[in-house]
Parts: sequence; C-alpha cells; structure tokens
Amino acid sequence: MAIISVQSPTAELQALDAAHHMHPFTHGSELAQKGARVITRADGVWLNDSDGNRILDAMAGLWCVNIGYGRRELAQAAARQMEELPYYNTFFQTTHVPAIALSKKLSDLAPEGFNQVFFAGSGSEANDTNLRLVRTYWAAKGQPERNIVISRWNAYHGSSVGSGSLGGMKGMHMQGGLPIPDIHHIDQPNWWAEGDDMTPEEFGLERARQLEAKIEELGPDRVAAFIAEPIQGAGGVIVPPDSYWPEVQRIVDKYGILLIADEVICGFGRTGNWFGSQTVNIRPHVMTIAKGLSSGYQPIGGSLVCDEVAEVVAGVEFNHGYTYSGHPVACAVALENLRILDEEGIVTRVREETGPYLKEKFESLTDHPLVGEAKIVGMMGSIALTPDKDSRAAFASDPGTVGFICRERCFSNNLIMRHVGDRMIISPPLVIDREEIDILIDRAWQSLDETHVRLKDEGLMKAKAAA
Ligand code: PXG
Repeated sequence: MAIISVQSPTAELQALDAAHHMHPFTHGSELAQKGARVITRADGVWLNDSDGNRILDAMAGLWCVNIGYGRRELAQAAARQMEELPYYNTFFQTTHVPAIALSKKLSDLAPEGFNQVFFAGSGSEANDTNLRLVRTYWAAKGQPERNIVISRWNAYHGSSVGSGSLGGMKGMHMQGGLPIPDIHHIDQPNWWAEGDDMTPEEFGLERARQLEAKIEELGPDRVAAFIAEPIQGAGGVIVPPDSYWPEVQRIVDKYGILLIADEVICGFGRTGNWFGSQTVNIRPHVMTIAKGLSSGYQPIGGSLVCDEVAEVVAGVEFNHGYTYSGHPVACAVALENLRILDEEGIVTRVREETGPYLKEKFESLTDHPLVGEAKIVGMMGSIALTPDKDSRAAFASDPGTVGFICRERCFSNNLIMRHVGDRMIISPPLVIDREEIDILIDRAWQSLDETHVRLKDEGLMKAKAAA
C-alpha cells in the first residue's frame, strides 16, 4: 500500500479516515458519506486543506491556538525536551525541571493567593481532579457530607464521566449514564433567548439567585462548590449581564462554598486578561486550565489551587493523578508558549488594541438583517441569528437548522465560524491582526447574506410562535 502523506489524494485520505477513525461528537456514518475535511498545514491564523484551500480559522482550532499556528520556538522547545528527558512521572516523590518551572510561572501569572498547580493531560481530566479535590477538601475539614457540586445547564466542562456530569449538555447526559450523583444544575444567563421581558440586569440577578435557591433546596451544609466558566464558551459564548457575577460572588461568600472557575477557554488572554476571572472580577478558589496553556501545541491541563484549599488538601494523601500529570514535553512547550504570550505582549494587545478593534467590527454585524445581538469580550464572541430582531424571536425550524446553514456558508467562504444552535461563535487566535479581522468580518457578512437568501428561498424566515 502507498505511503499515507499530505500528498495523498483527498478522496483516498477520506476513505481511509472513514474506514478507521472514529471522530469525537460526530455522526459516524453521515461523515463517512460526506468525507472529512483534511487539514494539512497551518500558519498564523490560516489553515490549508488537502484541496489547496486557505481558510481563516476564526475558532483557533477548538478555542486553543492562542499564539497562532506555526511558532517554531514551541517545536524547538519540544525537541530539546524530548532529547533531554522525554518522560518521567511526578508520582512517588519525584519531580523534574519542566514541571517545576511551569508551576512557578503559573503561580506568578495567576491572581494573588494561587501558588499551587495540579497537572493533568486535558481540561476534562483537570475538572475530574477538581471534583475529587473539592470533596477531599471538605472531608479533610470534617464535613464529608458536603459533596454536592452545582453547575449550569449548557455548561461544557469536558467529556469524561466526571467532567461530562459537571457539564450541562443534555445530549451528553443522554448517553452512557450521566450525570453521576450529587451534581445539580441551574439555568445559564442567556438573556437573548431566555430573558423574556426582563431587562438584562434583572435577568442576570434572577439567574444568579437560582444558585441561592438551589443551595437552600439542597441544604447549605451539603454543597461543596459551584463550577462555572466566567463566560460560557461551547454553550454559545454567553456573556452574562453585568449584574450576574457580583451576585454569584455574594452568594458563594454568604454560604462559604468553593468557587471553581473553569478557565479552559477564558484563560491565557482570551478575554483580554490572563484569566477570565479577572475580567468578570470574581475570586475563585480553583481554576481549571488547559487549551491556551500550551496554545494546543501539546495536550496539557491542570488545576490552579488557592492557598487555603491547597493547605488543607496537603494535610492528607490525595489519591489522584495521571501518568501524564506534568508531562515534561508538554510542560516545556507550555512554558515557551507562556513566555511568548507574555514577552510579546499578546494579552495586552488583545485588551487594548486588537480586541477593541474586533469588537467594533463584530458589533457592526448587528446591521445585518439576520443578526439580533452581537456579544464579544476580548476574542470570544457570538451573534444571535433571528427572523425578527424586535421580538428576539427564535426560528420556527428546529434549533440549529439555520445555524448549520450559516456555518456551511462560512465553510464555503473559507471561514471557520461555528454554530451553537442558531448562534454563530468566534474565538480566533489572539495574534489575529487588523487586516485579518477585516477579512473575517467581510467573509462573515458575505456568509450571512448567502444564508439570508437561502432562508428566504426555502421559506425558513419564520418566527417560532411565542410559548
Ligand atoms: N472546560 C471547558 C470550559 C471547555 O471548553 C473543557 C473543559 C474540556 O477540555 P478538554 O481538554 O478535555 O477537551 C473544555 C473543552 C466545542 C468544544 O465544540 C469545546 C471543548 C472541547 C471540544 C469541543 O466548542 N471545550
């Protein structure tokens, strides 16, 4: 058989992929019929596929390639580390230099009072760590009955049994026996879709107070923690009303429960600060990290743990860890990634320069007849598609029908912009420049126009009847 390479014909690669590769979150036989898109190379914000297309990646892979593709320094850091020490573990009272250096660097970057990190291979693993960590914390303090974690519907915290249970994706809960016990969910602060005739501020308070009501319902001495993304990502880039987080912080403080901020998407500059918690001004006890930590160049995640929790857990043996906790190559690459983010001022540039420029352009999409609200913080944004802006109506078609059409139009215009239901979302590499932002917005506008024509042709511009 011929060698499989980027030179192989696309159809051949697709056939082999369909025959042997099971894809995540994919209907296997549908994809096999259609054929997967084969990505071959990438640089900066641009992807190349096997058909020679050059595609603007407005999702930074899966929200992770913060420094952009093709940075040789990271490849070189990996090669150096592989030659020196490709693997050793951090169990059984051993350590190594990359894990030491990365944990020190993370402690320097994190808000005051975060000086410990527990490494994992991914965000899912890190949230599994967090579930056991907060329960271990309360047990060590003599309150083992405090084992409930409250989360939010439509949250995404990972795909393992523990993290998938923490998440609030109903489609995931339907498969494989999730959620595990003692995890409860409250509603997300999605004003556009669920705010009815409340103002955003009233609605933000109402959604935050669901946390208080849930704690009272379950029993304040049973609740260990609340977990949330500062800004919900995979749930549709839901930017909460300004009233939301201060009220959540008040409630967390009042009941003395732990706050886990899932920073897997929001961390490492995505919102214009090192951590999303700084942008929304909250004081978490634990922060989940992954993705932008290595800009996706190596699989690595972790939990940043505040001093109070770290000290209590240090008093017991925490029977938890992964073969690749603190993998030396992943740590070396993450360290180089953080050096670049830091020394090249990329986070500051997002906050002060390219972020505001993108915001202005992105918000101008609301001039398009299909676009209701446009919300963006730093470099994560979403637009709500609607058949009627004034009433904030949803489409009469099944949720996601219109979003899917729009996503297909974006693909064919060489723009990767995703859909969550009928919201379109972006999360480009943080290094995107003004010229590339202009291209992004032009292609988005063009795709929206084409979507609009198609919706009119197919009679899909109909509003869902009010409930
Ligand atoms: N927390 C958050 C907030 C995430 O977004 C995870 C945890 C899990 O990380 P790992 O590394 O285990 O995947 C994520 C991951 C999507 C999509 O469709 C989003 C993620 C993963 C896969 C798909 O938007 N986020």
